[in-house]
Amino acid sequence: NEPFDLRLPTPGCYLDPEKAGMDSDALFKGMTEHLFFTLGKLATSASPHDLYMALSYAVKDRLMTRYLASQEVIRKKPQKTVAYLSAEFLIGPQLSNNLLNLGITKEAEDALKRFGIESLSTILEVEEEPGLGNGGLGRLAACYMESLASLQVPAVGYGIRYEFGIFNQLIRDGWQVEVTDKWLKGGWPWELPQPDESCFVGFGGRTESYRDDKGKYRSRWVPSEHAIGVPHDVPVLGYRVNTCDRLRLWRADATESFDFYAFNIGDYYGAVEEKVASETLSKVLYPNDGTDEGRRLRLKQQHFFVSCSLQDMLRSLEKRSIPVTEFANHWTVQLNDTHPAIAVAELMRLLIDQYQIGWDKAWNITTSSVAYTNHTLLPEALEKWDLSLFSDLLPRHLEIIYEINWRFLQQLRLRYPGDDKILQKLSIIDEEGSKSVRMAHLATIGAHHINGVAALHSDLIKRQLLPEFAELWPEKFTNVTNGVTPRRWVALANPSLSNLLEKEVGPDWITNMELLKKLENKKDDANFLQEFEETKLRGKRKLASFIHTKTGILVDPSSLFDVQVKRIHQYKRQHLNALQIIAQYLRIKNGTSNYKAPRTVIFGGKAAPGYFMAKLIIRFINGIADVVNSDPDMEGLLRVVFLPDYNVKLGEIVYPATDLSEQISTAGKEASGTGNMKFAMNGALTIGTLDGANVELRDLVKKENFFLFGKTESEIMHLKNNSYSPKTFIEKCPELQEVIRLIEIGHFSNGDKELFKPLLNSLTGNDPFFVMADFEDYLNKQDEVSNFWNNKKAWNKMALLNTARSGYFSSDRSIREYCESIWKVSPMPVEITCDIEEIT
Ligand code: GLG
Repeated sequence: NEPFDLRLPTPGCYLDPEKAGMDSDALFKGMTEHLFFTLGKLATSASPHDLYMALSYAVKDRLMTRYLASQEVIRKKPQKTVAYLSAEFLIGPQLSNNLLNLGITKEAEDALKRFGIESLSTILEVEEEPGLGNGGLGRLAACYMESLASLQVPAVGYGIRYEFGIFNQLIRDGWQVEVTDKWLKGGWPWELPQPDESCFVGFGGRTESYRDDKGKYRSRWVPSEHAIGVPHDVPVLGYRVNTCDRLRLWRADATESFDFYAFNIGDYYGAVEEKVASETLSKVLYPNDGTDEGRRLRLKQQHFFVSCSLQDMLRSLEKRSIPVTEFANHWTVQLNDTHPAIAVAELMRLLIDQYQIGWDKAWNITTSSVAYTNHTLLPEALEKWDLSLFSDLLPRHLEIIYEINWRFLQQLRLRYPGDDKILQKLSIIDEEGSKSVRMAHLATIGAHHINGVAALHSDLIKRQLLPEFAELWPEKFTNVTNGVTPRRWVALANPSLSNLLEKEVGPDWITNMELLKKLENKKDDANFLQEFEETKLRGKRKLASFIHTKTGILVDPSSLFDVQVKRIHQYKRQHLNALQIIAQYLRIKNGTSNYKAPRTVIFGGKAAPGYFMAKLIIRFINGIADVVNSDPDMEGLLRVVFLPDYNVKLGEIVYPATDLSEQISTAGKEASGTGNMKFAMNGALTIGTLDGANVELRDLVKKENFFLFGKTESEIMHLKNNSYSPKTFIEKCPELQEVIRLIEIGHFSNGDKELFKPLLNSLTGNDPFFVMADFEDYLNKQDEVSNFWNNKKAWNKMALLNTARSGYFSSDRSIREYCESIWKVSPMPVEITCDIEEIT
């Protein structure tokens, strides 16, 4: 492994930070130059945004040595690389993270001081975050990229550079209002466009057969439309290592910017039509609401980024003179949910049509390189495409899918002779109603491994989602429990806790979270617990001031901060939480409360624009907040806050400030959850159901440090199969009846009795997410929480044990598991020579 030669022009080398441009003088100089030459500004008139841009460019410069060295290593010594295919990467702000991973935060602070900026945070606040994801799935992809680099594993994340990411959320009169996310408007300094490496992608048209040179009949695709994918690369640096991987996001461009023929005959608008259509491809991220609108564009987006990415991988082999038949030894392709599942057919097409490889060989290459992660059991998220739409857009892929399916069904016929039912059930083509292509089946058949994202979820995949597939190929099915990166979610988000951890267990916990177990020794140390509580208080003061600025609501940092932040969805049951608040409100009003634990209940999260019930839940929470926060009887006892526009940046403020984490989904519905992990690491206690990764969290922190309530997955199934009636639960619980009555009379809607009717009707009608069934247990558990809160020492001890025992949820652990059991890749350290004498 030859070291990368630093004699190339470069300002950055970690081995010798002072001499290699990592000191504050060099950063200052870099910033000044970027202000002047890149931004056309004088230091004297630079705005905070200018300084943010200048510092970011200077920091990006310092990533380049590692970035190029990491690519050189692969070029010189071919090694299997991970290709993580994901329609979403919710990477969050980049500056703070890169400073941390380079180890130059202090130097940047010093450089900023010379521009008169006293605190780095004023500059960090300016950064726009790219909202290229909806929620957990996209954020997971970002954590995984960071861990891959930190573990020195060669990897490329492939996705789409949406011009507009997830919408920004405003709250107007209690309702969610969506505003376009113009994250690129001020320029985004972290990307490197690489137009020379663009790819060509086809759509539509027809297939035709022809005879090749050997006289063999072959099929080929004659698309009717094309788009160009232009890669925009974002460097992903590992923590204090030289490995700097790459996130390659494709932007769609028109093939011909102009139809000159149409233009010449005077049709100016017609001339730009195709350009506009192709460029719409990467315009906007789809909010995950499962509505039918724009499905065609969504399928186009998927094929667009998948095709570009596979072409890019194949081309990289050619560039290194590696035969494409070696594909599976050089690339391991992970499908992040079914969104990129078209990869199975596209890789087959490229191998067969473009590289003239025979079917069996191509199938072998495909199935040895592709693996699939399932992220949800919810039927609306398991993608299916109408056959007519599919054959219209991707006729050649459909032919290939038919062939894959035919061969698969032949196998099934041998195994289950005469059993047509099972054939129908497992077929890639759903023959019921208007026929469709089931992407989860395509992914399952084409992948060598299928994994769920938490133990319970992986088990349910085998038992409920794909039982026949699991029986057919038990060896393919596995679990990798999700994780989150401790760099962003503890070190960056919670500096005061990080300092305490470093003081106690040393600095290595950042890359070895298991070291936090040592904190268990401190669980009865009153002084230490006091210090631990102090870090929490600091976080709460920061959040309190944020809440005040954003909403005008004053909250008391010494009250119990009870937080539920995540996408708004019925299965996540924000309305269960809301109903519980009303019960507490009633108790205080009626003087029956033993409420000695003042609480601030905080919500945050976006609802999909087309999801009426979720939007009504937001309105409901805000209705309750209005009543509670303006009632003098609630003063000092209860506050309710809905934080608008929850995103990664806001998450960094919320997690360190939370005492109680709400993880209250209907058992069996939340595949894993990752917020639950971020909260626990930051010393919050969880109130939760036995769902997703909560199950493992509770096992790890031990049951006495977790507030468990609610029906289990099998109890829920039992209710469901025995004509569940929410009425029976309502009848048994007078408090719940009171709560419902208060909503009915319009107490939280200014007397409007209609507003929340759809919500009430759903809860008292068929209650699809078993809110009524779990209400009483939840309310009782909340009482227990309040009692514990009053014993601060016991609370702090439990909180500390949550931090100490949640090291398992580091994404480093998850990535190690993927590397060992699915991808079969090993780390590849990147060496950089740093003979400064020689350079100067
Ligand atoms: C999904 C699930 C979450 C899961 C996440 C990452 O709903 O439970 O934690 O993926 O695996 N669509 C999602 O966000």
